Amino acid sequence: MKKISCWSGALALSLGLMVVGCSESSGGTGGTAGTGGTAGTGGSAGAGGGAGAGGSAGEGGSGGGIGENDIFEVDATTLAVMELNGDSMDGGGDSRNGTLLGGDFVDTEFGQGLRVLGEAPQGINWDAYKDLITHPFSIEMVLVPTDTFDYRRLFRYDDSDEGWYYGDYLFYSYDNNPIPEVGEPFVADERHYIAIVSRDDAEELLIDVYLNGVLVGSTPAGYLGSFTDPIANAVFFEDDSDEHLIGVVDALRISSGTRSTVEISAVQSRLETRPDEGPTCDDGLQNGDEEDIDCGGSCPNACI
Ligand SMILES: [Ca+2]
Ligand SMILES: [Ca+2]
Ligand SMILES: [Ca+2]
Repeated sequence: MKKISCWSGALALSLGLMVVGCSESSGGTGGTAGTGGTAGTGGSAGAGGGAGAGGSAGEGGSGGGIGENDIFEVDATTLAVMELNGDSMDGGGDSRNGTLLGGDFVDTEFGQGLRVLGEAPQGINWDAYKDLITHPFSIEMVLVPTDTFDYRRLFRYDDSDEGWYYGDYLFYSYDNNPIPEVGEPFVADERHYIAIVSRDDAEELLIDVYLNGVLVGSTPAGYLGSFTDPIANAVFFEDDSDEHLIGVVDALRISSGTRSTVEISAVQSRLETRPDEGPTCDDGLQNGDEEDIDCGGSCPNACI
């Protein structure tokens, strides 16, 4: 289901710009730009000086070329970037692709995102590279959830209940106390940029959790106590039972090393150039006052 709405003009504009962006960013695979512009991030290999991959020289110095519809840059600490613009391929140049468990792709402010409706199988399996997720690590995701009150799974590192969730409008590294202690900032039907950054405080491994560029709190990394041992799974957006995420995930970046507040702020700034338009009657989600997906409530279409 495609989102067709007021920003289509902007899309047309961005498509126009995309051509420029992709020709500037390295993209040996630039020919795929039409499907969502992931090509730009493909240029990390170009760090070695472009390697004849095309016109990357312009901004290829850091290997950080970014496509028009890409949210995340690629750099030396990037393990994988999935912009989810029509597929779950790794745009980071190392082909650490996610395996799509289920869901479909819908248009977003940044290309496309993976829509998951709370029914397994859904989400992304990254088990093949799970051993790369050891301290220090950073996991970042940009998504619009339609429910953050019930437990909704963000990440599962083994075949059990322990892991990262939304719940009570908070972030849970279950079964630890949720964060933050004050407020309920994880509001449904809004775009969230969540950055989860591991931190060793000498007693136990913590994760700092940022929402939309702001640190909301710290919590133990998980029931396992640490990520220094290989984890059993690396599955995103699917629960072991029925607490599956509902929403659209626009992009996912997995990195070794600790993303700095400066880096996190830079991502947030990029996101703010294209504000989330909120619930619409053609976004493929039941949100706002809708009675089912894109019908009822204040939508023109009655639910069948
Ligand atoms: Ca669960
Ligand atoms: Ca995307
Ligand atoms: Ca809707």
